[in-house]
Amino acid sequence: MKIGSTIQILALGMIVFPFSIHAETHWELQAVYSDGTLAGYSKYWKVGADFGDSNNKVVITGIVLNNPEDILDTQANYNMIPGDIGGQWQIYVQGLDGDHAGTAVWIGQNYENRPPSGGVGRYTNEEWVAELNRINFSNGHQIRQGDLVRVTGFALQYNGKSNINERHKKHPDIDTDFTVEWLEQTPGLPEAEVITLADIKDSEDKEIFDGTRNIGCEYYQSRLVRINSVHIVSGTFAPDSDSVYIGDDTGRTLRLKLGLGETFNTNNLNSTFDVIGIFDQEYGYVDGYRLWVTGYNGGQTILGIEPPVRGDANGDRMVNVGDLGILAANYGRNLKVEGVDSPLWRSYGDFNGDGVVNVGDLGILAANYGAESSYSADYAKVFVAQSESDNTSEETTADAICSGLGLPLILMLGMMGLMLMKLEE
Ligand SMILES: [Ca+2]
Ligand SMILES: [Ca+2]
Ligand SMILES: [Ca+2]
Ligand SMILES: [Ca+2]
Repeated sequence: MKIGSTIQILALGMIVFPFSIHAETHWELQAVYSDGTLAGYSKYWKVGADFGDSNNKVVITGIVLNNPEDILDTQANYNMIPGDIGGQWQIYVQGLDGDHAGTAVWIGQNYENRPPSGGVGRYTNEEWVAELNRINFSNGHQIRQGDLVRVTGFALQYNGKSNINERHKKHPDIDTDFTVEWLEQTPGLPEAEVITLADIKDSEDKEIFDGTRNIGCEYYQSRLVRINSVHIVSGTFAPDSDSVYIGDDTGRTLRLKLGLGETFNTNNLNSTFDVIGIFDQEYGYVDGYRLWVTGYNGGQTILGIEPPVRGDANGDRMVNVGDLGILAANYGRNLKVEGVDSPLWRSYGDFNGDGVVNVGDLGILAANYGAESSYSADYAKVFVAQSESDNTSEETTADAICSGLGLPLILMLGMMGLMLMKLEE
């Protein structure tokens, strides 16, 4: 059993960090001194390092938390107005599992638009559109929230965050580009970590700052969080607004930054609601935190985008026989090879976002199966029916053996499935 457990752990490790090239963790990239600063002062040596040497680029892996156009106006807008950045593009990438941090990746169009530089380093509108095409697409796939990606680029500190960017320069002769590579997996948005305002604010409503980043605001920076049972204290609810403050019944508050979607035009929220967003630091080194709400469906109870329920194929936020039926009907399909758009993979029963519907997804479904019915009984119904109509499939036969067995074995088989896939690669 000991060997078995070790293999399972190794298998999980391979899934979580599927590529073995050297990469920074978000955790080390975001390290700060006790005053909240990082670079120029080299808390992590690559932050602010010489951009003439491409070896100084960092490499991070994680899940994309937002679609760029949902939070910043990406439209080309070449101009010389001081301070007008023109088109902007940004994604937040959250670290996987134990890498409890996240990193923003940013680019703007009108670099160096202030006199006297005369606009050297700006993108023309044509160049900007071309640049967006370069970073929005990876192997023909459009980068979307919920994608697993690898980002390679130079890091620079900005108000207590280490951002990946071009060092705010479009150099004709130096490679300051960053790249966003889709790792051919679309696991979907991670579960938002539920926090309370007391986790990030003290009793006097002052930000809790810990330079070791183990508690308080730093611990959640650039990650997806959920704060339940809040109300609006003040501010104007509108697209792109950064004036709304939420509060709880202890007097603690938090500033919101609202996304650009038109649904932010109307506030249908109940007096008390839950909010989901990216916990961001924008206005200071030990304070200036806010919650960036990237989307809103116009509902009454939740402000923000709810991550998908693991194991839910039909999108009703329940995991039951309906989802099992969908998974069974698509069992064995390689959606990636078939050319199915990756955001749709979940609706075919691919819950780990690798593009294949197999025993790994069955394990996820089993682990999240709703309490209102019996997984084993439903499984027997759905999969026995399936295997009778398709009794030549070796995999289906193997799975049929699982029916009637307990959840732990199903899960173990799920993990073995994942491990075998890795060995085949
Ligand atoms: Ca910080
Ligand atoms: Ca560039
Ligand atoms: Ca469902
Ligand atoms: Ca899968």
